[in-house]
Amino acid sequence: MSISGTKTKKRILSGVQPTGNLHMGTYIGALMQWRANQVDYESLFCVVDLHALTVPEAVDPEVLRRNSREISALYIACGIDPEISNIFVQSDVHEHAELSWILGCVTPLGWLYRMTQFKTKSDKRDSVGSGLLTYPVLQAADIVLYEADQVPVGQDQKQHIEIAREIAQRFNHLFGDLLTIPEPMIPKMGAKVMGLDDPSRKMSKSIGMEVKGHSIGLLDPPKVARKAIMRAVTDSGNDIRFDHASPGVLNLLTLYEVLTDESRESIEARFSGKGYGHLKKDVADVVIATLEPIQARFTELMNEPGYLDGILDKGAERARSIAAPVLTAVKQAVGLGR
Ligand code: ATP
Ligand code: LTN
Repeated sequence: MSISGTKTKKRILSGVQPTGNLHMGTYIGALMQWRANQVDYESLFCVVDLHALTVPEAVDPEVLRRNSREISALYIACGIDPEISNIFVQSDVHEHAELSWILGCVTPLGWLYRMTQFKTKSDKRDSVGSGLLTYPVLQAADIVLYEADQVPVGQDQKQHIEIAREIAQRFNHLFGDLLTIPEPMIPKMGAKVMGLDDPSRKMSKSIGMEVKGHSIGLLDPPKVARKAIMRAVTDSGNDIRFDHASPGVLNLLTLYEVLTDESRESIEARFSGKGYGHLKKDVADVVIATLEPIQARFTELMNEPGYLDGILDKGAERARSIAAPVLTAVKQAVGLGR
């Protein structure tokens, strides 16, 4: 049973933090899946700006506001159709923060200390805000507020979807069977695109801002993207096969495979007997061909602020129409409100 009204389709919800420009990993791990599923599922895609506050030292208010707009525009430029999907900014819907408080009260601290992302991001820092620890509670609120059935994310988010399930289950156990338990939706290919400079670590926004040649930003000029790919770390061999590839070569092959949708046999035949230089050049060509239309549409959207505002206003309103009854039901269940 759905609290927010009859669902005609299963629902997906996902989000990205407006902490910088998106990269090829986010595009492949998250946005390509969102785009592919937006017709079959009722879709909600959120720019999670409250999550971006969890590292307050890195927050510049003007930049954060601008990033939220840019990420919304990038969703559309990457093929999220605002006519069929709901695009909105998390802080425009106050129900997220309110539900997060209630869910936080049923979440044992031990579950939060266990999170890999918390361990990594708090490591070697003198002081961290409590928001960094409770980050997954807010994420759980984002998801259950919309009674989402599936959450399309990259591999690194699996643990956060698992804890969202646990939090929802614990709430249901304590207060009645109210919340929908979400499932992670992780792509078979490209769930973890690796850094070009170091194929042992995931391509990431934060590393990309510090290390040149680590990532391919969706707004990188073609020359910059090509240079990063041509310098990608491989190995001293020259055999181009998926089964035998070292992590760096496998990463390049995966980029090629996902972006062209060509079969592995055909890709191996294409590069057989050719060196890594050839593979890199072809990967750069397909990456640039992917980026060009995204960048063109992004520029158009940034020049039409009224259009983007309209989409975000409508998105927030529609999101609220789902979120409000769910929050009311939760408040009722725990004894809040009259
Ligand atoms: P940060 O480094 O600032 O933590 P990030 O680069 O990990 O950021 P997010 O905004 O946290 O990016 O992630 C947005 C979405 O993209 C999530 O669903 C995440 O799983 C996915 N994603 C991020 N990086 C990759 C990657 N390298 N490969 C596949 N999916 C990814
Ligand atoms: N933690 C996620 C961003 C995020 C999210 C969500 C993803 C916040 N709320 C809800 C899916 C569903 C990340 O990518 N870093």
